[in-house]
Amino acid sequence: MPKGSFFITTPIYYVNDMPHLGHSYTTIGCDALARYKRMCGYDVFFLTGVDEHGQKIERRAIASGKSPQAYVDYVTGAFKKLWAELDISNDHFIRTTDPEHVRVVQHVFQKLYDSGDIYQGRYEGWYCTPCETFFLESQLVEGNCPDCGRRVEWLQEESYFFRLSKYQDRLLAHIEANPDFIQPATRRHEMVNFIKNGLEDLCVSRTSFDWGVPVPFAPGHVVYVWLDALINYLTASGYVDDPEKFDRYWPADVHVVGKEIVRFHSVIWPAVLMSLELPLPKKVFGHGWWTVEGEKMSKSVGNVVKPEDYADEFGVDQVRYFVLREVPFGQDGDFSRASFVYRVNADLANDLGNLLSRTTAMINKFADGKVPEPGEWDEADKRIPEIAREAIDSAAGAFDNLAFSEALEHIFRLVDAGNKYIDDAEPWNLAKSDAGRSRLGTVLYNLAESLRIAAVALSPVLTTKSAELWHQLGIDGDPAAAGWDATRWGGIAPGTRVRRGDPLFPRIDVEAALQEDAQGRTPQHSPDEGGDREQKRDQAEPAAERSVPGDENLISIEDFARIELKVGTIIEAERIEGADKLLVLQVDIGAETRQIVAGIAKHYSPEELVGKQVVVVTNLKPAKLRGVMSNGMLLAASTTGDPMELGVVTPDRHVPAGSRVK
Ligand code: ME8
Repeated sequence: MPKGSFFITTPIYYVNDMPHLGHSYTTIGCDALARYKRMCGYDVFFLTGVDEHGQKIERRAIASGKSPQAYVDYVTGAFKKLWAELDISNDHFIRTTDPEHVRVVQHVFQKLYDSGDIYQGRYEGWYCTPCETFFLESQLVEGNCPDCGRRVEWLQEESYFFRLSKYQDRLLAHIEANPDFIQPATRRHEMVNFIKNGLEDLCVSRTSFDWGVPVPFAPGHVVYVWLDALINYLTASGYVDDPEKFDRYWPADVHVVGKEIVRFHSVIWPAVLMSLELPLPKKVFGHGWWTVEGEKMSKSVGNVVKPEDYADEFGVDQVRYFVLREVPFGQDGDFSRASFVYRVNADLANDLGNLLSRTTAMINKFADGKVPEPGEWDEADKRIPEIAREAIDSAAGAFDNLAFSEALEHIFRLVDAGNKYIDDAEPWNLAKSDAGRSRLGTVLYNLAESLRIAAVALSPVLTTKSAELWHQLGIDGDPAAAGWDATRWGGIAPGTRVRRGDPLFPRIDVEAALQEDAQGRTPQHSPDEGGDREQKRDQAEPAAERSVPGDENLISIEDFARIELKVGTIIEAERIEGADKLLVLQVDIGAETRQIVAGIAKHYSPEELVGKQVVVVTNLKPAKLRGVMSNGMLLAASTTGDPMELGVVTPDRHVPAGSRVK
């Protein structure tokens, strides 16, 4: 009998770019909570999805030469693929282009209009398209967006407005009466200050582009992308279309979001819900942000972490564990390959993996491979079930509070206690005497039982390895399916035959893993070397004209085929500060967008490159130029004279991005 419902949501992510560590972090956190709640007997509805409308996405689609729908289909596919790979157990995946969502948005807009909370006006002010956010002059920082620091645009549009100001006092009263509504507390304080500074009515329609939900009664207007996006939570829980489902799941138990969008979820969203006379979500949790090796993750720095690369190299559970263990959920954290490798080795390979292999090895050696019947108990033995109980209860409390790092820390107390227990009890000495052998049964039983319990409690995070752990202990079934009650002491039956297997978490060879990073992934070029890779190659490699027919320098057609050349379309081009020869380009090569640094800034302006088709060497090792990652190379023809003449190679007629050049 389910305990009740539990509705948990991630933000719906913009599809202007491929998913990365940041999106995965939120989604893995929600997944762990959803799995934990299911184990506790809740009827869980775990929702994620994508935000597919808006000017930013429309511009991106145009630049990549695709229709907006084709473009969003493509990136949405990448999100779905990554969630499958990371073992995300969402119950639904919503897209804002879903027809039922469009209907709900129009219904809500009409309802707000009919009630008088949406009115017609004219917007004149600033807009940040990357953030899809309106700003007052006084909010700008040195004339730029206060959130992302980028350029804002001046808008003058006929628009519809939502009476946000009307809800200021009710919002403050709600936040004060419900201290859990905005978590962690620091975010709550920020929001209270923000609201106390005064709320302005919010512009909720746009006329200068049309990739959005049409306002039902006003041709030429599309619904502001943030209003459209927030309504996803209502659509997915059945508002309008499925009253029974809506009754079952609404209000959401928790909206988990990054700290930068707490404002939309805890100010605008509740005000809209108040206007619709719907109950408010119980909690908005704003987690912290990841940087990478101390820097903001960004395509132009070239430090975007793709979790699938780490999952392929080290394992999915290792990625899930690392992101949730390394940093307390509400705080900012820094990702580095080194910290990943160290944490996986220390916690998973050394502590947990070793405890399992030591335990099964000793059960094989001293108990014929079967979990023994407990015998005599001394004080240290009696402590183990107590430690297990304390660890599990504390972990449960931490999971309930979205304190994933703390939950894992508690469970690992039990693992650490197990390893220490072996060192103190010295089972190999107990095996030497009759008196010792009675206690040996207890020690081995307690170890196997501690591991069984740890696997159940870890299963919301280690979705595959916890089952493998059970298998090696000789237990059939799945620890997640066994439910949280299976963390009670005494579940493993004496006589269970253990099955020793491969190490649960192979130890990562630190030197090799970090070496590869330094050499293969991000080769470091010194700043003066980095200026112009094309020129550098000219000097370093024998020029083609030096070879003569019959010369051993001639290459075969197979040699040539090793160089992968593809047509790409330049969708963004920017200068690099402090490097007057370099431009950083985003090039659509069909299956993906590549960042390429090219030494052509003296010959082309960024503006004239956008939309141009070029030929790209796509299987070149990535390199860093002036600190910016370059993943590929453009072909260009140049003279050696001074001034040098240069022209990028471009196909004679338009061909689809990704076409092979041979
Ligand atoms: O804001 N560290 O979408 P978005 C941690 N469509 N989390 C990160 C992160 C980082 N460096 N980068 C991204 C939007 N995130 C809107 C949401 S909801 C109705 C509409 C995560 O693609 C984090 O959850 O910009 C953040 O809030 C979200 O991705 C932003 O995703």
